[in-house]
Amino acid sequence: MHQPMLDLADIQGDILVGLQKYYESFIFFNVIDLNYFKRLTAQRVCERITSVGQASHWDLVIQHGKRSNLPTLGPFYGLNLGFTRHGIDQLMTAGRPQLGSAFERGADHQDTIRILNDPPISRWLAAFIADPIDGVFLITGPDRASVMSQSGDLLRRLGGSIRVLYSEIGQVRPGRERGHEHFGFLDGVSQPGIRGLTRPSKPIYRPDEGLPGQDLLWPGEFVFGYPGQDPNDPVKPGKAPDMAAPWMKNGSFMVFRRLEQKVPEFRKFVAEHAARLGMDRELLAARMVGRWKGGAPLERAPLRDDPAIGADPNRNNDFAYADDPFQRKCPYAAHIRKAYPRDDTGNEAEVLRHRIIRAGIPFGPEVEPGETTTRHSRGLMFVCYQTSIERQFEYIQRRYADNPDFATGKMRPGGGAVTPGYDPVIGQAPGDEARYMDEPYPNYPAGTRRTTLDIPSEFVVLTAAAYFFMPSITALRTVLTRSF
Ligand code: N7H
Repeated sequence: MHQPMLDLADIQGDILVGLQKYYESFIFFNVIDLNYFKRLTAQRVCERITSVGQASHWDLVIQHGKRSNLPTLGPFYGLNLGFTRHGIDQLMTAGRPQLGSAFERGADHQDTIRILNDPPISRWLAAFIADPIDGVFLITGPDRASVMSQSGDLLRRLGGSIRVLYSEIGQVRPGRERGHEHFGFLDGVSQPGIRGLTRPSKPIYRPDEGLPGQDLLWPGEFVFGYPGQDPNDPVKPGKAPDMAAPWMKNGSFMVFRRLEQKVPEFRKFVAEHAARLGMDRELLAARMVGRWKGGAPLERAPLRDDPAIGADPNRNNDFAYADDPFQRKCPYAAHIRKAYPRDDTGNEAEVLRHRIIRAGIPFGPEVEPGETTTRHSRGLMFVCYQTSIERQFEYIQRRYADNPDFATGKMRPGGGAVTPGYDPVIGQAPGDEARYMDEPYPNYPAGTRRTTLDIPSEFVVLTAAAYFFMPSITALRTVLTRSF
């Protein structure tokens, strides 16, 4: 099939391949001197924005270095820039196009908070909500000191044209936990492949997959200006997403959520309930997530961890759910089965319309010895990209994770309907109500023991959120920084 030609030099790098990040500084700002900001951004910042082309080149260099045991040439820095609706209001004159309904509504709007069951903004970080945010800089690099010095350099380049409202540095976890999020699970295992960018590893036998199990999607799901998915066919191209203005081409919407993780509370909960149910605590944690901590999916390792599968990119994502119709291997409510149900609903083409590219990073310190209730704020700076926040991020949160009835129509082996329950990781019930999930105890390979996990409080708590538009580098150089 004809593959799309992506304009890799014009698309910001975090969107499709991710900036190389051991450390990542998030600088949320508002513009205080508009014309000065525009001039300085056009003259001194645009040339430093990292494109997909650069980010994927560095990826190849790093992978090659790892394979041949060579020291990595570097260090690699990344810089990306996005704007909220307030920011776009500032940069463009009145009568600007409306870029997308969820983007224009914003993450802090009461309707967004209501539909996602998010905590009210009175419970978000005070510094994050004190003033409306116009934009965010993402600055990535190999260590904290250099990311801080790059951030300082950027702020000097911008003179006094912006005011930093909130900033925070995310970091990968240390030592053997590198690549794992704070609950201990390997993250970043499954991402959509992108047609025109991700090469099929088995072009003859599996031409519509990148790595085995990684569906190739049409880029319009994540970047404007290209065909998206056909809603009725998982493979064929569909129409390109509507653009309110031509300069949206090569841009993308970014969802940011600062998600605090209550790690000691999560561990204690898992230990107590595993004991109650008479099962291994690692297995219970794996049934909440759908993977073991090392990455092996329950669909391939239902009762015991298999670290070799977790570590093998040819096997760790090569699975489906249709051959597990009674959640014997993986609960319907497990985080990854909710967030990307694959063939679980019987309509793969439709499921592929609700995918996101995730590009987050952990934040906060490691759990201290003796920290039995959370004393330090830690968690995930969750970032994801898409061309429709409503159809992609919000759909996953609202219609899958927060919806106890999803996946619908599931039956018990002997008959009787199943209510799968909430996603135990990110699901949010209305009004802080308790959550539950069905079948924490595995009936594998057979069995009929009926169990429920009642989850009185959340282990993942939203403390800040914002929606951004990440424009193309051309739009940054022209329409968005033109003086009037
Ligand atoms: Fe999730 N976790 O540690 O439990 N996530 N996630 N996520 N997540 C995934 O496959 C986690 C969050 C998705 O393709 C893994 O890369 C945590 C939000 C999607 O099969 C693990 C937090 C949303 C996938 C976690 C968090 C999603 C996914 C397995 C918050 C969207 C891919 C590793 C603190 C609304 C599913 C992997 C697939 C995977 C965890 C947030 C979505 C371990 C701790 C907010 C689509």
